Amino acid sequence: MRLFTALALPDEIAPPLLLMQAGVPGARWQKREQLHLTLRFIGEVDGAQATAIDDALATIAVPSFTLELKGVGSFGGKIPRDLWAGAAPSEPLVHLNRKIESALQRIGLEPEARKFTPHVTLARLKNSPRGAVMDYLTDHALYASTPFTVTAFCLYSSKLTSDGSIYRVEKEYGLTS
Ligand code: 3AM
Repeated sequence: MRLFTALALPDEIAPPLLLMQAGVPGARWQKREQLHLTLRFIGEVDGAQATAIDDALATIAVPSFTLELKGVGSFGGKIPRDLWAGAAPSEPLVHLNRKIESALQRIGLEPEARKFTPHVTLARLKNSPRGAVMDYLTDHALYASTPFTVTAFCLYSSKLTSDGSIYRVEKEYGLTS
């Protein structure tokens, strides 16, 4: 199975994001149940590895913290691949991500080479005109969520289908209070 760790979004955070999902041709907007903030992508693993990963993640003890989503962005430069909402700079979020990274490295996973850029993907793009993407980023530049408390992180599975990815929360790990 294909796994990744992420934060699920609380119910009050989703509606404003869903209202922002319009105005870009070629955008495949993510549905409510697909919205998450990826912490650490893991990739394809077998059952024994999944168990080891679950055990390793369960040892993580970090305090819960407050997070705010802020601003919008797109990866891919000249050929934009996606649209996302960003996160306001958060030391506790980076700390949680580091803890996950070291727990996974301890059980033998290769280090994550990509820089951690916390974001909530709003749309995947296909042949979207760059101008429309630029306009979108300008129009939503001032987006900010209400602050919310992160009380857990999750291990998700991802199934790739022709209709997009199906993400499922396999496990939830509570943060300390
Ligand atoms: O939806 P977001 O952007 O949070 O882009 C993939 C998605 O992130 C990312 O993992 C999340 C769940 O699929 N992803 C896919 N392949 C990846 C890889 N090889 C990856 N992230 C890092 N390395």
